[in-house]
Amino acid sequence: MNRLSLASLTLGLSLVVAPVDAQSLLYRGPNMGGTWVPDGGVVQFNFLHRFYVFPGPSHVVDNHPTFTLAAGLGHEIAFGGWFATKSVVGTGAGAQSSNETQVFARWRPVGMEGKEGFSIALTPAYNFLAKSIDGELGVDWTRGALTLQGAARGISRELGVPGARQVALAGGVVARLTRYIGVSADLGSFVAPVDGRAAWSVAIDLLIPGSPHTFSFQASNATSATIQGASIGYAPTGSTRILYGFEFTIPLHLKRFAPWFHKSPAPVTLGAPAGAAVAAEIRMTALKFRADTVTISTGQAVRWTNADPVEHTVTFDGAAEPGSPVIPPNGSYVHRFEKPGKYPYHCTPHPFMTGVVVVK
Ligand SMILES: [Cu+2]
Repeated sequence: MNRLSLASLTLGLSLVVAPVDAQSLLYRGPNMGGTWVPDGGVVQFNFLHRFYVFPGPSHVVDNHPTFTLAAGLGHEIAFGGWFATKSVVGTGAGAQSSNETQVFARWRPVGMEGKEGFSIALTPAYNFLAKSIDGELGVDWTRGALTLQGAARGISRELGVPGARQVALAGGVVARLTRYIGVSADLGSFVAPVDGRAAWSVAIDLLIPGSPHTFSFQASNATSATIQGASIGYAPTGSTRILYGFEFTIPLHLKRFAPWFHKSPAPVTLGAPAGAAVAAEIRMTALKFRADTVTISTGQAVRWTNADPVEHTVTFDGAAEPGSPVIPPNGSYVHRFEKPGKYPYHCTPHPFMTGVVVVK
């Protein structure tokens, strides 16, 4: 494992991480499998919901959800599955069900989500409803605000057309307008032979600030996000249906749940210079320093106590003072200030956690 992936793994195990450490809709079109792989110890849960509203007078809403669950094993490998409860498969001849389940493995030998340049992922899969061995080769190319995506898909038995082998191609583009907002579009189709309508989608993609979650509003004509579902538009004879919907991405960092299985760790005291008079107490809870600014006198000390289930640091901006080591859950850190001044600081794993010590 190289240094970069080790660093991203370490970050990935903390509660909240930089957006690119989580599967992000700002790097993937709605119908593109993409090249994302969850970090080791992270379970990715994505909820895609699309619906079609029949014309009046009934305005019946036809719902098409797809759930994605995938676990990162480290070494750029993941296992996962898609479950679509109302797939277009169900409309095919002889279909017994519309519940489409596909299990997949993914290996990303090249690149990383959000990294400049090429990322490549191989996704072998099995579709239980179509009884089909499917596979996808996905390639992403990222430069600045732009990601271009391509996918080649192989299918041993086409949905609803048992026995028919298929090849599908898909391409997509994502443009990130800001760090938090992107737009994306993609197009995919069976090509050998051409069967059904091409699947298309467009979306507005949002990163929810201060969280690892992304959300998209989308329009598409595809009903599921499986390899086959993303390759064919849902179009009963004589209709051109547009489905609207959203996707929400949720990385579950397993370390977050450690408190369920362990007693509270023993308190640890770090720093603690001899004879320091602690003039201010700052608790770290819910990823916040619970006092934004504290004022003390020269020679006095501040004590930070970590009441969160994850590690934090007290790191002074511009290294104005030596910062703390990693403060474990239930740990505390004492630092004495010898010079007057204003000392802004943050937490290294969670840079959005900030505070200021004013020394008079
Ligand atoms: Cu922190």
